[in-house]
Amino acid sequence: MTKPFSPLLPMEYSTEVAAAKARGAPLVALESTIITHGMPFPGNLDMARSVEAIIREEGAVPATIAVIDGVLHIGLEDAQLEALAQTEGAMKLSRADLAFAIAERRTGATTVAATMIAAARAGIRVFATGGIGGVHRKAEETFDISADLDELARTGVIVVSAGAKAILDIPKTLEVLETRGVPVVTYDSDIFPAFWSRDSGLRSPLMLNSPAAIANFQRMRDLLGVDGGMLVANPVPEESEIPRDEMEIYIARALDNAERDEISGKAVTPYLLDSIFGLTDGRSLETNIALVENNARLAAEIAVALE
Ligand code: PSU
Ligand code: MN
Repeated sequence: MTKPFSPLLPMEYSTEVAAAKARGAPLVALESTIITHGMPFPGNLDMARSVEAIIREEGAVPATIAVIDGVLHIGLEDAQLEALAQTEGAMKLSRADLAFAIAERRTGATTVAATMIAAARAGIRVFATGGIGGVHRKAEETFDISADLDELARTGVIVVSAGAKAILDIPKTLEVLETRGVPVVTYDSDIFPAFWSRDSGLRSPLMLNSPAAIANFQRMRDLLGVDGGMLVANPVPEESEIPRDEMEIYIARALDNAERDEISGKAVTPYLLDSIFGLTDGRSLETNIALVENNARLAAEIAVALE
């Protein structure tokens, strides 16, 4: 007998996720880059806990995903969540380096792309985040296009987001999604949202009004044998939105700062988010938290409807 070359993947379920899997309960994956690179402590920890609570309230089970000392965790115990929220220097992991962090026993947070890979591996079909990465403004010069878009094209997970972050080039982001065959469904609106704002100025390719309809659409994709993911865009609640015209002023300044500071690669998105938090005196952070909570609720409803 030859021994298998590779040992088993170091992957661990939290107690709650393991129990949910055993009884076949609906699960919702959550990313961790938003915790380590997307928001400052302690607001990031409060946000992470509150989105988990919202998912439970809706009758599903949250699975926050991260790599801790080389182990891919599907669901974090509260103490792990608390520690991760304060970890300085955690890696920001995508498709390119998720396995690297595991192999090298590092600690890292998963972006949308890496969370999709881990969720699919763990049999989780629905995932809630804030906003996906996309085609950056001036991508024709920088070639900066998030690996999130490619992942949506290839990995069969429903990603619930508040649209694409307005720091991006949203028309180009939608073009790439269309080219790659990713359905973009806006929830209860025919206008594609822009993260902090409900209106990106663009029509949504598709629109559905209920979690049941979204689940049914996914069932038809499965029956047709169409693989890959789906993007569900969920507009930020009206009372928490920052209008587009106002956001544009902050975004322009944040982009100028990034150019001045010669920010590139993985650092771009965290830099811009942080810069905008400063420019809005924390108001954009409140909006960011509200939209993630809103997405967690819808994701849980979809996961329940898929059962
Ligand atoms: N949504 C948020 N905050 C974030 C992100 C999303 O509300 O910080 C993260 C996600 O992890 C997403 C990443 O995958 O930003 C995109 O990074 P990039 O543009 O480098 O691909
Ligand atoms: Mn990038």
